Amino acid sequence: MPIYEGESYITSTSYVSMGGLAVPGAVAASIIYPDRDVVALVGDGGFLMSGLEVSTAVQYGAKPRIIVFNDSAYRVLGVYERVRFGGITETLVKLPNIDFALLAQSLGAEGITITRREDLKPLLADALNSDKAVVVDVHIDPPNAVPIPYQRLYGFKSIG
Ligand SMILES: Cc1ncc(C[n+]2csc(CCOP(=O)(O)OP(=O)(O)O)c2C)c(N)n1
Repeated sequence: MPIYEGESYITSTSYVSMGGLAVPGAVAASIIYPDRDVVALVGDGGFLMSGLEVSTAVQYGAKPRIIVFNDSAYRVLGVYERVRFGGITETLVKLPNIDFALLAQSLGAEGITITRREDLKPLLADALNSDKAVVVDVHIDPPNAVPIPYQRLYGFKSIG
């Protein structure tokens, strides 16, 4: 992913801990820098670890944009399983189907759902233009798609 400006991108390196940075980091950044566009990119598994912190942004009138990559799975764990053991046990990586837009609304934030590729750009523009905290629930199609860094690393695009 190209990054065009210094001090504009933060990620969890080394241990790649889920839940600690994307949502809480975006909530904190949007409170501290109300005039900057703050966007978080997070898997649905990561969101489930700390996504309720969106309510803190609502409480402080902050406007983080949280983009959830929703494949109803801990998909990367399936990638590891396939690499190590040659197959994937779907029940081990499966997450519930959760309506993150509805969840966001229940916290006082805006919720947007994207299920079609052609809606991606216009609805992300809506999210950027929103005047409140917003969670964009982006449904991954196909749901067994391998995240791009892992495609590059292991040479396969889907599992299942
Ligand atoms: C705190 C923490 N627990 C467990 C892991 C191990 N882990 C690495 S990737 C992953 C699944 C991530 O799921 P999701 O956020 O839905 O993204 P996806 O793999 O589907 O793209 C897990 C559990 C981790 N990195 N951090």
